[in-house]
Amino acid sequence: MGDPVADDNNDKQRQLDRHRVDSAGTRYTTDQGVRIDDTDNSLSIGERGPTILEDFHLREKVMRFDHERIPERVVHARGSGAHGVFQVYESLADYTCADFLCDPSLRTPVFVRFSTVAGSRGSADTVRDVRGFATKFFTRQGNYDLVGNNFPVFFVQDAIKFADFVHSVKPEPHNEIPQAQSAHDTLWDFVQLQPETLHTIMWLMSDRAIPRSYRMMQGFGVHTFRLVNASGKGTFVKFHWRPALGTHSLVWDEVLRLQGNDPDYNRRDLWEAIESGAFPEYELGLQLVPEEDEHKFGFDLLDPTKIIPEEEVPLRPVGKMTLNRNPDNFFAETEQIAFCTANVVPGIDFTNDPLLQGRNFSYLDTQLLRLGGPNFQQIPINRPVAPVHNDNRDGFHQHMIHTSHTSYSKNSISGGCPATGALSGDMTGVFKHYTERVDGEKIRKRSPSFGDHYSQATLFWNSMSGWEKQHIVNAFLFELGHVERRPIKEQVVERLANIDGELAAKVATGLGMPAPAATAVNHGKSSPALSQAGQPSDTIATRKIAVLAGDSTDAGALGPVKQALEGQGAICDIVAPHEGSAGSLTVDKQVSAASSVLYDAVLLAAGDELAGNGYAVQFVREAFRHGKAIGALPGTDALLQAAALPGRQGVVDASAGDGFAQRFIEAIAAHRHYDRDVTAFPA
Ligand code: HDE
Repeated sequence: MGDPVADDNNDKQRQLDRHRVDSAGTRYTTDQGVRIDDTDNSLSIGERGPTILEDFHLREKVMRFDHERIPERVVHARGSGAHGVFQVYESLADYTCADFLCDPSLRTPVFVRFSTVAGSRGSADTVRDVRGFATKFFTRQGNYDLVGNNFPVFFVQDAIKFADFVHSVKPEPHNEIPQAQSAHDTLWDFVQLQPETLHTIMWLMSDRAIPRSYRMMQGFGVHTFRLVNASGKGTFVKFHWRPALGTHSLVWDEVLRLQGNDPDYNRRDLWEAIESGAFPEYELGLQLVPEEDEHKFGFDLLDPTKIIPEEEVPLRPVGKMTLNRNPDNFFAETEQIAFCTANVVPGIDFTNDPLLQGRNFSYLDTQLLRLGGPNFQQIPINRPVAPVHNDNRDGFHQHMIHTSHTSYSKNSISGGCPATGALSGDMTGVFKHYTERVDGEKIRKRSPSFGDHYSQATLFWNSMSGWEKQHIVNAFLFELGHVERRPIKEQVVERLANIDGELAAKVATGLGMPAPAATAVNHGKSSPALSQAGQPSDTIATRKIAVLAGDSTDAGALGPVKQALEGQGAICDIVAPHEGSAGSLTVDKQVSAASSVLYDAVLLAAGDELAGNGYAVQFVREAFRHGKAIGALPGTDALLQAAALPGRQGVVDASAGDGFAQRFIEAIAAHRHYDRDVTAFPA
């Protein structure tokens, strides 16, 4: 892959350049272009007299302000976006005729929007929720949207249940409480009555639902799609995104504190990484299943509550996406981008997954309300780089001035243009729907092949490491602890008994109820790829490290360690009792205004001086509780003692031997030290 910065100059960016407006050196005007001398005072009769109606500038300014808001997305309202490029490693022409997947020399512009699902536009980033991972590829053959999530499965199997599910997780209708939370009665009532939710609920209770960063989470297309090659042959496909920085999560207690410390935590993280040139990268991986193998799995490929275990169908890495440019304007780009699962290009097609079929309708429909009419595709961020010609006309906010004297097909007056493939005889790049024989009776019925709701929930549970299982149990206890109606909790526990007896018993104990008498037999199978414990943890690039320093800090001892950390791409902040300087160091943050939850690791660089500082002591204790690596430079014992940590796992002591910087780097790369027993250690 070439220099991602150079890719900033691509077809999509050049197209957007025509719409970018820079006010530098300009003069203030009305929307009509009339220059204005004063925008601070209304036009009035006398200095203390009434404001008059002819003040067109006041009228326009107030009107524009009154109409600034558009409806937020009904789900995924809170999001962050970025531009980038995608490049395939080698041609996939055996499977698809999509040219962006067949030509390794092509750098396809993309725009990605990450999001939470349940919260409003202004809600906190770090909530327990699914994360959206939606990618628009501006290909030469038209826009392709891969509108995915960071979980590979979904809560319901049929689009007709989507509104019910979303209503249950959103704030309750009578009092609009709680915001961006699943921990309330209606969601859990829905869950206990709709067991198809349970596999995805297991993901939601796991640490996958609290990612450390949008740059450190996987993405999934969820549904089984179809690739179609030039000869019309189809292959089933599942899409995966894998982040180059590994898949890492926060811990629950940290999440709660982050919501107050920095509600924009994930948004800021993405923005700052791109601004600093640390461009997030994701590898696209495909699971390919020949059509003949459709029925060889123990589940239905059309069921979106199922994964294909990677051990059964390995992931084939096929390309890389790099996010290399922040939007210039949040509203114009991130808010107005309109994704739609039906936006496919030749070579990519749907399956009969009933959730996908419903989505294909919903995404187009929702934009009409949100973006105010049928011309939302003409908003600059949504425009394809491929030429657009058809007979669609008029509507609110039409931007094009069609000069043709006809707007119908076929026509003879305009020479038959714009001409379809069939009319022109030119079939280059024409979208051809996959030919599939379908016959059957019109029925309103779920396929029996969608009937197993538990096996893969059990597979997920079995695949978790010890600490992951504990986090899942804790999450159930937190969530159900917020449910007011006891019968709902009891029913959820009954459902869990169908997943695993130990899980159900642990949750039951926490809720003060007897373990369910009848529990299903665990099939014992696991899929190691599902565990985050097994994910690569080999880099500290972009990790944030707080250096707890003071006037007594030995800059000579700190220097090489800081250099080693920064050499590996980490970001070090000097955190000290006051702003200005700490000895010879420049302070980045004053300790009372900083918080350990904003950092991935802590380096202790002062001792006695900080041992009596409650903020510094709290900083170290909290970092320990959250599993973070703690490095202790010589002379910092007093601070460590004051923190009274209940163990030393992941605490790297410089006086314990050589190679301190390297040992500390390895401890940070491990991400979190979950082996610490912090149950009896409130920070
Ligand atoms: Fe969505 N979803 N969804 N969804 N979804 C929307 O479209 C919908 C589903 C996903 O950053 C809406 O433009 C239905 C699965 C993402 O702009 C809406 C069903 C997956 C985003 C909608 C689903 C997703 C959305 C709201 C069940 C993962 C944010 C605003 C049939 C594969 C896109 C909008 C962005 C957004 C409908 C289920 C992912 C209402 C009906 C499964 C990432 O159209």
